[in-house]
Amino acid sequence: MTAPERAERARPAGLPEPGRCLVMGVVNVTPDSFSDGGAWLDPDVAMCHGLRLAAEGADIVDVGGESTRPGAGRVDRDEELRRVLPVISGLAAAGVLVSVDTTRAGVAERALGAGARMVNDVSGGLADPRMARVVAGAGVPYVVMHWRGYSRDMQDRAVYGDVVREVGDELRRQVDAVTAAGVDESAIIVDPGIGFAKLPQHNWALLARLGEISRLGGARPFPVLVGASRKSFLGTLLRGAGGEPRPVGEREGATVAVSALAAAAGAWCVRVHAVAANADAVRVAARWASAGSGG
Ligand code: PMM
Repeated sequence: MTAPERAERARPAGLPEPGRCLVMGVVNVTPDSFSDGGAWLDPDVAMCHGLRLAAEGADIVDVGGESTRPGAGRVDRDEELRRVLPVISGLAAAGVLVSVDTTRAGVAERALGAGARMVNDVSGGLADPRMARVVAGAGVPYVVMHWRGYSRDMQDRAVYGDVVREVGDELRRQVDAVTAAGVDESAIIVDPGIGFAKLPQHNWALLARLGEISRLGGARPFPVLVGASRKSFLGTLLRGAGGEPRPVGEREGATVAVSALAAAAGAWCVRVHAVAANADAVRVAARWASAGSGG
């Protein structure tokens, strides 16, 4: 994405505009997420973790109660609510800008009632036909992620000819559907869904061509969110001599590199587990870009 394209990009209302890529810190209130499963299941511990992420520089803290790791099953709605609501209300009361990571309209609705100010829907409106109406009614920013189905068997659907074109076309249809249901286009953030029905080569192609994802074939670029933190394609890239993938806990350097490169390529936000180093990375990218334009 070029600098003029970045400038004409839509800016979702109600979110900070610090003149750099935003940082979204992740709090998974789940027993089974691939990256941090079980670490933040207790609401008080989860809330402390969210406060720490905000103190380390997270502009947004994303709270989710359902794991989306490849192969994961569903949690029921009541359990999802039980996990996320106390954490969201605690963080919101402390002044943290909270997004709720859910595919369920009912959970989004209750989370917004508890103080969340943004909805992050990894199904991009496809899982729950009521989601777009809930988001439209609340008038909050909405992350629409590329999605080909639930986690249990999503990797079976990682079949593409031209991944960037197909993800772009499918995401365009998702965006058109949620705007037809009433969501204001200026509230939409798009996300290529790194790791969701994608093989490593698909993830790399999408990261390398974020500008095309941002445009979605239209005139006005959408803000793009990139969620690559600690994901398995990084473990695959950094395989050891015996071919074993780099363990999840040792993918932080690669995550920070992706954040810097995504920010330099015009990403609007990176979604990460360890905030401090990624917050530094996006500041480096912003300073680099401003020096390049004479600043
Ligand atoms: N990835 C995960 C969960 N939520 N939301 C968005 N918008 N984009 C992502 O790439 C994304 C997401 C899975 O990662 P996690 O289990 O570490 O949270």
